[in-house]
Amino acid sequence: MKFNKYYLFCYLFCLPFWVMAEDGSELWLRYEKLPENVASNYQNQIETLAILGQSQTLNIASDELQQAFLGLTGCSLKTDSKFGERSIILSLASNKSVSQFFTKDELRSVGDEGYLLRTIPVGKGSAILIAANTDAGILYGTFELIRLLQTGQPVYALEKIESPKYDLRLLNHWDNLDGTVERGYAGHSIWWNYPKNDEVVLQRYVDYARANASVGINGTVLNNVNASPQVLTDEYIRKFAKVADVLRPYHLKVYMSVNFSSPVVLDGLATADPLNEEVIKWWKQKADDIYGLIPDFGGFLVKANSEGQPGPQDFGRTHADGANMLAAALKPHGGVVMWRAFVYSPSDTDRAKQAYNEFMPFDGQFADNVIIQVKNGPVDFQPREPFSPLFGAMQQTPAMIEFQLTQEYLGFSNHLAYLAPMQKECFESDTWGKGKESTVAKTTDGSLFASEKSAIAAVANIGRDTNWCGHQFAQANWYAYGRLAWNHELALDELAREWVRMTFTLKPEFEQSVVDIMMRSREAVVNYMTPLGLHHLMGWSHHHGPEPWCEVPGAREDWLPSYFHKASEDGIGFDRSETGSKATEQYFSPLKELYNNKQTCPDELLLWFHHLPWDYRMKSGKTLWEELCYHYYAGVEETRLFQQKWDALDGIIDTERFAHVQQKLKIQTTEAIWWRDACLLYFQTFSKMPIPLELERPIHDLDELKKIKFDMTHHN
Ligand code: BDP
Repeated sequence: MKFNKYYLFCYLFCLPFWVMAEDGSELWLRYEKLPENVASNYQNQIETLAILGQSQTLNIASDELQQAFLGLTGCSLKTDSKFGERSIILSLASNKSVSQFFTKDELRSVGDEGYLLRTIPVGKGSAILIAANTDAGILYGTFELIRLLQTGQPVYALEKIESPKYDLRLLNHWDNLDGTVERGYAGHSIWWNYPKNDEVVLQRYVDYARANASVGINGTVLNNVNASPQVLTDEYIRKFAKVADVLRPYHLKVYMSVNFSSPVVLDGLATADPLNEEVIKWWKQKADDIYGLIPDFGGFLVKANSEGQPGPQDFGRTHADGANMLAAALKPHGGVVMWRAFVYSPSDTDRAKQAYNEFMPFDGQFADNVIIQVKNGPVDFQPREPFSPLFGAMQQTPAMIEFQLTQEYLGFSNHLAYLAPMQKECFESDTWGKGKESTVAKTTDGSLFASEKSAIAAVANIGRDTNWCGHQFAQANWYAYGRLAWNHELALDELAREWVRMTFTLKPEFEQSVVDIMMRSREAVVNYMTPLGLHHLMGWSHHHGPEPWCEVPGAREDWLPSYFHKASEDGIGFDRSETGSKATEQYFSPLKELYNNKQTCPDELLLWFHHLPWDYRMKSGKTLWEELCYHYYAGVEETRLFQQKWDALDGIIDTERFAHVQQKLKIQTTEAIWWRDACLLYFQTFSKMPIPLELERPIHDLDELKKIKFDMTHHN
């Protein structure tokens, strides 16, 4: 490059702006300077950082705190190995110089990963103590303190005793070894086939680990549940080990999805039968090999006998036979098997019943290091489903919830959909498994049914995109999931508020509007896609746009093309009540009766459980058809409101992220209208009823809509 005046100008004047460009890559760990009064308040209270102990994790905690304090207040913390007034103290609880500040009971209550965050008297003043039984606890406590500083909270009288609700808090990456991501909408995989140089990749992994540690996620599955057997070759085990080395100091373990036929595919064994001696030996050896390189390896995630994946049933064996064989291989090393209950064949009479039917007979027959991983709903990550009836019913085998963060059925990374309300809805659903108050949360977090380890997982929405998740607001789903996995009782709007403050700004006018958008967003999606309990109205292969007319491959012939919504001239909805598929029987009383009866079934699940005539009188007094129209129109109105609210915030935050979100909201409204028109115009061919006069007319034509061919190439 020739060095001329032009480049000198760029260097001197433009570089600072390039450096400051907000591209979303820093997630919620931005540490931007706080308003002067808040910053000076913190400076008056905090001066030094005392680190009592030494470890890589403690260094990470201390570096992060220093970086945060400097960014937020403009002032650096002095470090010391002793503490005094105005110190932040990071200490293992075993250190004698802090032991007077808490009781043995308190220590016991925080366990292996929790922490005490407490203002303690020192000299004539005070200090902030973060103490824990482990380095991991200190790291989590440090991030909690950073969060308080970032969100402008008072820190002069701190008193928090925290421990996580779930033991294992995982992300599942559906990443293929060729670098593509199944149902990924934020670019290719950060784990596989990443051509950037080692330093860039390493930094990405460090930032990934920091982000996860900051919200309490402690495990990650690096490859797709539709697993390639290749992950178990020496080459890939070494690759897993390399990643594990980077993530370890952040208290983040790696896990692997495995393919049940691996012994056959990789080493030519005659069978993968889980009761065959050679097969058992093969898996034991594999487990030993893995633990030889990754001593803290978390375990296996398995999708078996589902959507064409191999499994024990191929050999006349059961899920329990398969899971227990793998569990025995991992047991000596302390690993777990997460065996998925997502089993599905569209030829079944009612797909919603299948997981329960296949798994309940084996409740109590699984080894103690097996956890059954159950999707939140009985079918498949729809914008709204009832909770899976396996929760509360499986009482002798630990069940864990699997959520989906990647928005496979909620508009990909084009739609703003804050998913924490959907997760909360699931956590708080009462299963009645042990009488009233047997919520899904309690049946999975170990408080109602004893389990060696409780666990929770979510399918990640992370890729190589600079902003990690494709949509700036999709980051909130990663954030909130981690926080809820730590404590499912956290309030949703609080979570949204803290994320907004950390990610954007502390300005109240921004926060209010944006939290409001977030809190309404999931319901908006439900309304313009699948209101009143409808589901699977999307195009079958890509899962993006509306195609209620599309045929489900392999479905029973008499149901084509309306396998799920069953729209016809006599009405709409899937009868899962006692007059239909009897899926309601899989729920405990009084829920079973509540769902069975169309009068008591909640409106939001009505068409999940009932097939009703178009002129059915709803609780609102409207006919079912009118109600459906209102929901679709309300959904679109919400997206327009989101646009207006966002536009009104122009100038408050950086132009880059403002414009990014503005553009996405525009797409969301366009696509919401597409959904509304496609679904209503199609259903109208059966209902033969008019769209109520006061609603605007559809702007599309059904034949035109049917011709839209969705192009997936823009989305991965
Ligand atoms: C479905 C996805 C499919 C996944 C499957 C699963 O469309 O790509 O493989 O779930 O969870 O929703 O295994």
